[in-house]
Amino acid sequence: MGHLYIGLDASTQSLSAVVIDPESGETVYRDSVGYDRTLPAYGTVNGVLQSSDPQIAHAPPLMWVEALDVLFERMRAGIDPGAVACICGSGQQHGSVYLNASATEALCELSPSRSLADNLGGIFSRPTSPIWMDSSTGEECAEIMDALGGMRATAEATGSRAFERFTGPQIRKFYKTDPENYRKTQRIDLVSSFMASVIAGQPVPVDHGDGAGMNLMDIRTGQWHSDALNATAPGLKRRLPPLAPSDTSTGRVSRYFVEKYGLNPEARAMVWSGDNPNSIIGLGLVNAGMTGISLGTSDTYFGFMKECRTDPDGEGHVFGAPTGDYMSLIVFQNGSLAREKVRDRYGLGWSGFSRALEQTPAGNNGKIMLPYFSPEIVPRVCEPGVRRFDLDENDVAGNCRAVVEAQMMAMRIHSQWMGRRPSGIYATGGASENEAILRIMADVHGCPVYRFEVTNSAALGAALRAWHGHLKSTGRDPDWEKIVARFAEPVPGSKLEPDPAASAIYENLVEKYRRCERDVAGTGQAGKSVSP
Ligand code: ADP
Ligand code: XUL
Repeated sequence: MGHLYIGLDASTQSLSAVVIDPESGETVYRDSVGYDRTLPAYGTVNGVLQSSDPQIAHAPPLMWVEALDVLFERMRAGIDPGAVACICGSGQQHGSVYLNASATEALCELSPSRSLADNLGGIFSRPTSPIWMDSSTGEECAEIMDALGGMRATAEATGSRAFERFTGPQIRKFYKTDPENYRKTQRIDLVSSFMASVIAGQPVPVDHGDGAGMNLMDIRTGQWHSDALNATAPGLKRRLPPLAPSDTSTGRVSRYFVEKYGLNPEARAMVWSGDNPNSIIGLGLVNAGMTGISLGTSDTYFGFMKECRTDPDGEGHVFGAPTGDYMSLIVFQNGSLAREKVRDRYGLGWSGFSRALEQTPAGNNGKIMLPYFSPEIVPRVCEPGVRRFDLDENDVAGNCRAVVEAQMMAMRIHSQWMGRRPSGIYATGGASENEAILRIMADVHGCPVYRFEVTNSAALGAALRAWHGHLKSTGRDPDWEKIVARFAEPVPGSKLEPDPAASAIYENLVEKYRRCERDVAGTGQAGKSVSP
């Protein structure tokens, strides 16, 4: 057996590990510690503390730390800990951890005779961490964008307009509502840099990938953006960790993990990143133009970019990619749930829905649906409502095709700011097993689509980064394409080529869709809605 590489993923509901052995090309270990069930004393539901205000979503950072002990204790029985060469990780993006003056010493002197929770229980200046599901900072977003010259200027500077869940607006709210504890805060970490600090046994940098999800980093230079810092809270710069490229090693792992869990004392650790940047690696998207589309509860579109471009409409995000390049992330709320609404409205199962797609022509004879079954993020539609153009509500097959074509055309239109059409798409998520949907995807985007089966692409991406980082630290210049090729491959034989005749039809239909969307979405409301 060769060296082992651990990829961790501190996500909303669980802490997971994927361990790879590049020599054999195998994933040798997988495990996941669910917070609610394994650590019930923290009282979380789906990893989140209950709140009477639905806009507030916090989690206890000590719970994530305690989960590390549980995970390593279990992992020691499943792998040879002495063979681990490097550890890297992923954190849920945007969440922030507030540390007091005792944190650095506690991290540097972790005692293996006590638990991590015991070692670190006293280091927080704020016992809970606002996480990405928190949407309580609308006022702070407006204030920050005002100070930075508006939405477009904020996106241009930091990679995204100010979003409620992003770290800067969350820090501003903490400063405004609890100035006393803000004053006592010596360091503000992301979930990723906090967990990486525990593994390293010392404070470590925030990487450029996750740093981009804060509304605080200059997206082009990878430095803290001084106007954004000033717009957020006083004295912020000295409270933030340094920023660093994603392939930065943080040195050897903490002795805590060596003495307690038998890790090799030579084992290295890396800066962590956000789950979306790591997923880019876990999905093997390391070439310009390669795009991932996840058809899950929502649909998400994420593209790998060589050059930094930002969305002037503020709909999409730009993060750093762990390769040192960039990635986009665009979230469409009306994904699987919209497809299910149509399926159920006409009493179909997925096979009936797929048959309807197969029996209808590309372009649907010009019939169009705007599928805002629930409020939409992209384009911004606050009041839900479904609108049909040249489409009869009783046309069963026409409605099935219309919802899928609408979703694919919206992705095409709202990713245009990236400056290039995808050269290939890796499709993931529950609905990617539906070939009829993937055919429409290939035809609308005019490029091949491959199906990708992944379990935890963020943890796998982190493990691949650990391997890459270890090779780099031993003086080699590893090629990302070779790194991902062994572990992040599409399902063999799943390639779907676009049909040129169908693609030509969509060139026109996209323009019609754009006009229909402008009519409705431009107002922020779906207007007269026809209930599904
Ligand atoms: P999540 O965002 O929760 O991770 P998943 O990626 O697991 O979601 O996707 C779940 C969704 O996949 C379900 O909501 C369902 O609508 C959809 N789905 C499952 N099978 C099919 C199918 N054959 N055709 C279309 N959609 C499907
Ligand atoms: C991305 C986002 C989520 C979290 C989930 O902007 O908020 O995808 O990263 O962990």
